[in-house]
Amino acid sequence: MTEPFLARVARIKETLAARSAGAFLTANPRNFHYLCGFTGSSGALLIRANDAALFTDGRYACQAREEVRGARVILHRHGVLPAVGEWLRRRGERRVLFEAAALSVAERAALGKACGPRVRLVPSTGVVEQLRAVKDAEEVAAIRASARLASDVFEELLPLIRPGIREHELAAELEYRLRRRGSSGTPFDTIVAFGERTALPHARPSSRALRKNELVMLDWGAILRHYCSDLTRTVFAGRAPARIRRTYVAVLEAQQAALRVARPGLAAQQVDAAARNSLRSAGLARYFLHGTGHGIGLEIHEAPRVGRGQKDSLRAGHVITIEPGVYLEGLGGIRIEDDVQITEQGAEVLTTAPRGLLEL
Ligand SMILES: [Mn+2]
Repeated sequence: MTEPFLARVARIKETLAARSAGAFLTANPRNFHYLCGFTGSSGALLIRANDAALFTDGRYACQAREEVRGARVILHRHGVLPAVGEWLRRRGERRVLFEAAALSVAERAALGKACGPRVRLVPSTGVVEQLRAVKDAEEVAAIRASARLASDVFEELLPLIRPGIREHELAAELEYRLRRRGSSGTPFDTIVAFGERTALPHARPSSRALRKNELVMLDWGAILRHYCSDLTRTVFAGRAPARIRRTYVAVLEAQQAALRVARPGLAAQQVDAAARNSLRSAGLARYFLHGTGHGIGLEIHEAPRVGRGQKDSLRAGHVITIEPGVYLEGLGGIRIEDDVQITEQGAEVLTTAPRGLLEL
């Protein structure tokens, strides 16, 4: 495996220089994993111009020794933030960037107390997240494999979509198959909804049984080599009436419209606009209740956001979902979601599940 960690840490050091800070602290497990390879769920990484240290506890001693690259490992006994604070105080650091989103108010207070009054703690936002948004080839390969795994499970699940099955049963069957194929859990609570419940964009699986001639919405993902995938498919159990077919085609066209425009240099909001305008021409824009998509990677929702008001440009190496949907109260909802890599040429779809309306 190539080791990208040193290059990533070098980018953090550039931020330190730019912000006149002596150290950067992250206690977000996804971020320290990204920067030094440690996959434990508890710890903190401190990066300074000339050294780096990963603080964790005895449970992770072996794992940290095996995984951590480019940082020394420090085992603490009485809490990670007190240990970090003490270390900073003893080294006389004056200005330390920490991640505002990664510490609770209580944790920030504990860190401040251990640092003492001479260390200035400066909140920062999105430093590592902006790096994480642009994936290297190995990361894209992991997301592609995760997307493929999730897609394969969909085809395995189709024979089970029969009248009588309950939403929570179908969710369990889906998650079981993800696990069997090697997914390490699910990146979010699987959504399974039948009939009128498909009008809830984030329905939780209930005990509702499937009846004949109903919509079925599934939204699920896999985690492979720590990278997430995220798909939605809407199928019809029976022969779909004309209105459902028309709506399905309109959502699919909106998705394809967004896919056609997605390319490096385009503001993310333009991808959203492409989907929204397509639905508007079908008279459905006001039933599209959310943004068009979001970045995926080590987390299921990460930068870049693809919605209204998102002015940042897409870049080659971004991996995003494109997931327009319409939700008609009392009737049902239709959403189609795929995972897409932004390439130099445009966009490449990573998910392989069939996209046309399936009538089961
Ligand atoms: Mn999604």
